Amino acid sequence: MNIDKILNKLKKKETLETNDLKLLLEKGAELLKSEPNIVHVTSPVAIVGDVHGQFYDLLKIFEINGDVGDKKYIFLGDYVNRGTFSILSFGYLLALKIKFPDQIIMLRGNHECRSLCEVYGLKNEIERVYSNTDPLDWLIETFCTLPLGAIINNSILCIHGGISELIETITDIETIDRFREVPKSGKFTDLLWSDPTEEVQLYKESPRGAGVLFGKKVLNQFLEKSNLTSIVRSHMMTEEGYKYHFGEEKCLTLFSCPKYCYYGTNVGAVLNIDKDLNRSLKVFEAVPDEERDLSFVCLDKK
Ligand SMILES: [Mn+2]
Repeated sequence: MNIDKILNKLKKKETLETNDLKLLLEKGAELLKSEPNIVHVTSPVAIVGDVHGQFYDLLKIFEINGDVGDKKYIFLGDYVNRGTFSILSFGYLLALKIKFPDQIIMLRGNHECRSLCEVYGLKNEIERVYSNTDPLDWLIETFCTLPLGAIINNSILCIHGGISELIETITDIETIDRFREVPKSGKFTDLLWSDPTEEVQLYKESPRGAGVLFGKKVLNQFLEKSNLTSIVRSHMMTEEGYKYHFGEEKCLTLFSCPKYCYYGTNVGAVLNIDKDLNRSLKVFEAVPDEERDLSFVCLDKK
């Protein structure tokens, strides 16, 4: 497989031949499988939140913040669904992962599972682009190899969702069997689905129907017990592209698909962490509609 050729093709928004897509996904899965549940990373590093198939905006991130290869990246998951270029978005990142294995860490989001992909866009996109739905099976297989978290300089934990009563320490994440579909409940599910809340100090049922809401007190207990300073997570749309919770810097939400679903009013954000763990947020606007292909956007959703 010529990875540069594939990267060039994807960057031009061209559809990969079925065989090339299969090879890319197999090779990517092999590589991701070799990584632990929690990948340890040294700063400087940039962190990116949800992408959701907004490929034009993903390319913009690299334009304004630097390319993988020149810079290390952690992606917090939710590459697919909602937007209309899920295959390109996930495929491009996976191709970068194959080219620069240590320069890009790809975590699993709650959308990297079959049940959501059948409903929220990926399956439709595959039916539109390919002659059968085999690519969906290959994609799901690759999703089931994505690591669950990253820790920067033994200090900052990056995950997609959040914690729960079942996740008291890092060991509880390290012992998850991740090579499978995300179950309906349990610590694997909570890690990918939970959200912070200011409403309670401990835990509360989540309106999402999966994961929980976690409060300030339990987050602080988790951080103390795990010897960590903070978490960076995504999973929630925020108008400003980022949101600090609990009135301090211990829990940050990052959301990186501006103009979410092509009709939102939000901007996106990327977090850069330098070698001394100083933070700087880069906020960016969506690529203008006239510069992107909107042919598959269902505009009556507006
Ligand atoms: Mn999510």
